[in-house]
Amino acid sequence: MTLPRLARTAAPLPVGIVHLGLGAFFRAHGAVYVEQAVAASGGDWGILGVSLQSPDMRGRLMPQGGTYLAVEQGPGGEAARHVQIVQGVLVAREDPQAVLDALAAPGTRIVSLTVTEKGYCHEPSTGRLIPDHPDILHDLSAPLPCSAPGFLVRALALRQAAGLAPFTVLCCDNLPDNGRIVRGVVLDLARRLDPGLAAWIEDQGRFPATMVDRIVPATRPEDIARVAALAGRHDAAPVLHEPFRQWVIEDDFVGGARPDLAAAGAQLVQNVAPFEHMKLRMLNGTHSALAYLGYLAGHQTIADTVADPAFAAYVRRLWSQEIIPALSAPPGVDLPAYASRLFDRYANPAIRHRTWQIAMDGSQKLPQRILGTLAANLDAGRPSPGLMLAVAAWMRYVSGTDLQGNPIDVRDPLAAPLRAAATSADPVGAVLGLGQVFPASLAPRLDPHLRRAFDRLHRLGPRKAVAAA
Ligand code: CS2
Repeated sequence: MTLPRLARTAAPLPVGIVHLGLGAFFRAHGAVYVEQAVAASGGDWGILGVSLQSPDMRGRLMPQGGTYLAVEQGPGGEAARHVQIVQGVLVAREDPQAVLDALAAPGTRIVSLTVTEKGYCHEPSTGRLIPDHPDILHDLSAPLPCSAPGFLVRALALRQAAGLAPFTVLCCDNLPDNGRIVRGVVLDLARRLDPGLAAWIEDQGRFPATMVDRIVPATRPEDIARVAALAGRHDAAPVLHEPFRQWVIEDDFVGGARPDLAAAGAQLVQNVAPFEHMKLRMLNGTHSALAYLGYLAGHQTIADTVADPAFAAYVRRLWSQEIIPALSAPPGVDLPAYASRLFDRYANPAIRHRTWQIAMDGSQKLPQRILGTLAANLDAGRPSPGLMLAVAAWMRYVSGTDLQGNPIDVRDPLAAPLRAAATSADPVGAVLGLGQVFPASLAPRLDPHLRRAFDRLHRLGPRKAVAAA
């Protein structure tokens, strides 16, 4: 039986937010908050989505009026919500001018981003713009940009020329102090194009930091079929997510203009840093550790990995002995309780979050997720055998073969140099020499510990090494 296509039932809303990077995460997280904020308090905060590269999302969403189902997957079953806040989708690669026009439109007051860590064209070890990144070289000479920082800068120039206020840049990626990083790359690029523009952005622009959290695994073709049966409508682009969600936002918007996100449950605070550190190190840090070690141990998903008792004990030790001792708790947060909630979220069997998916782009993720904790523990003289093992597992993973010699499909912007280093005669030394990932001051301090961990991983195999770490 052919089911009817999902269709818009709500009236369209004027666009107030342009979102760059219309992937599953934003559609299951930020978009739902904005829709609920508008439902509670009103405002012209429709979202125009932008896919930077591929027309795939537009092709799926626009025949259903930009709407889609967000399916909450709890241990007790699934529940679908029809999200209608996305008003349209542009594809930057096809029509960059249309994206600039949307960004420069007077109604656009916020530009939010989920372009993944690598989308900021910055060096993970320092947070600074990579001036010879191919996309940045392109954006410095061509009038129509292709990178996210390039779109922000060119659009801000148009707004300055038109006498408009800048938009607020709301970064929703898992970067440390993400507002400061995106502000840094935007100002750096702007200075290279027009110092007057840079001074204006520095003075009038706002780049609030945020901490975003919701586990959203990639949607598979079989999920599309299951959701259709659940909803009685065919949705070509459903998103699946866990029940939990959190959004902590620094309350610093141009002219104070923003949806009433507090009405939707977001926390508007003065200082996001402690929340962000907690989340990046406790959630994303252990996610990456479980992803590399779990993958090498043959586990498909995070839930499968923590169902293995050796890994369950390992992740609990990571929190209690290596990560929490190096953190300051955000106001009102009990870190051991946060850890135990995280364990329950990981164990949710309804969420099929693949270790392979989380293992992607490790060069962009490890600095803020794991290396900061390792540096703090080295300073304090506190051992970190579990996190050292996780980094050693990543070094093996990026070699392109597992411990049985099976090939691994490694996705990472630095895949080629990582593979060359990890398959050299001295893998640990060579990978540690990659300055984009490891700060020069940290690499020699990690060296002896990582060599021991790497050796143990290869001698004992992943499960026994995890049990011994
Ligand atoms: C994950 C994150 O894919 C990954 O690297 O660690 O996407 C994680 O699921 C989210 O940050 C949870 O909020």
